[in-house]
Amino acid sequence: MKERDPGHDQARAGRIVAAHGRRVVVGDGDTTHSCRLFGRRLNVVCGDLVRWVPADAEGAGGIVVGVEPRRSELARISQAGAAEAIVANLDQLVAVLAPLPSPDFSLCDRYLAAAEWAGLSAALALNKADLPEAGAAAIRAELDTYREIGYPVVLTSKKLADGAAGLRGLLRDRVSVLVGQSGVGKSSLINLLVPGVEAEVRAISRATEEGRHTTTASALYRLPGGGDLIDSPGVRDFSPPLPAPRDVASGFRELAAAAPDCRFPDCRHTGEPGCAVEPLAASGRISRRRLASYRHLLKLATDVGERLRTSGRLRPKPGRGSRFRR
Ligand SMILES: Nc1nc2c(ncn2[C@@H]2O[C@H](COP(=O)(O)OP(=O)(O)OP(=O)(O)O)[C@@H](O)[C@H]2O)c(=O)[nH]1
Ligand SMILES: [Mg+2]
Ligand SMILES: [Zn+2]
Repeated sequence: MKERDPGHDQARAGRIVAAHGRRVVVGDGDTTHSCRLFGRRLNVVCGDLVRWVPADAEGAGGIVVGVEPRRSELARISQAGAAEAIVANLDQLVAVLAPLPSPDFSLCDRYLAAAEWAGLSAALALNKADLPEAGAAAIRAELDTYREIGYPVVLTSKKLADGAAGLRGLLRDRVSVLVGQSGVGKSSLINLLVPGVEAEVRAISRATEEGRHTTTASALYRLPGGGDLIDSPGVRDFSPPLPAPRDVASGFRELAAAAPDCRFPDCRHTGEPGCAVEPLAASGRISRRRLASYRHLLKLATDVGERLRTSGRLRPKPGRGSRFRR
């Protein structure tokens, strides 16, 4: 049955600060409103700019009636194999790692590549810097690799005095999302950076997850110094929507920087004659591990390309906002 139109004329502008399926929380200035989505066709994620209509004169609750075009988005491939947005209208992705759970750097590479393809800034935070394992040579060496490529890397901890100082500077006046494995401390960082928010985090948890503390839905918080920070549920794995094979290297800054020196302009850096990447990897100036991450995504993109050519499905176009072309 078609739902009666709630009256788009009185619609106000707002922003999705949390979404649990068809139930969402809309932020409007300093207030938030628990809303549902009008009809079945609307789909929103955290960060979406929307139009909503208050349900009654007191403004308690309401209905979201429309969503504005996104200026950017972070998306993933769902279990069903479709590209789906995770968060919208963001500037920056912060990959959060920790010594425990043991860091998955290839996961980190996939997040960073997704950020590059979506036109987002990206940075890394090694959280739980208070733990002795945070000083392990293997972890420090990987972090140095990311620094050399040009990603800001900060150390954070809720157990050290002002343990979020480095991160705070990176987040100022931008919309950022914290991503990473479950248990690295994303929500703890939110609590550290957004004073008085602890209760709010628990309130969202109670409604959705029956006593578990792990985050189950993204939520957006305003930072006191300016800017917004989005907490996202931890993952075991993350597959970004892939661009065409020739564009995969643009997700890896060091490969994109080397590519102009390759003999062939369409070099895929997989052992072609005159490839500039191979000698850099041999001398250690390009990380073999990062190169393996690239080649893995290149293979997936090539396989997906094959399947799409036969089925005529959608493919993401690289660049800001990763729109889709048919
Ligand atoms: N030692 C130490 N433990 C921390 C730190 N930050 C978080 N933890 C602990 O790590 C565990 C997980 O923290 P969360 O903030 O829930 O992690 P999360 O990344 O939000 O996890 P998900 O919501 O499942 O993705 C908790 O037991 C925290 O107390 C830290 O800086 N140092
Ligand atoms: Mg969490
Ligand atoms: Zn090459």
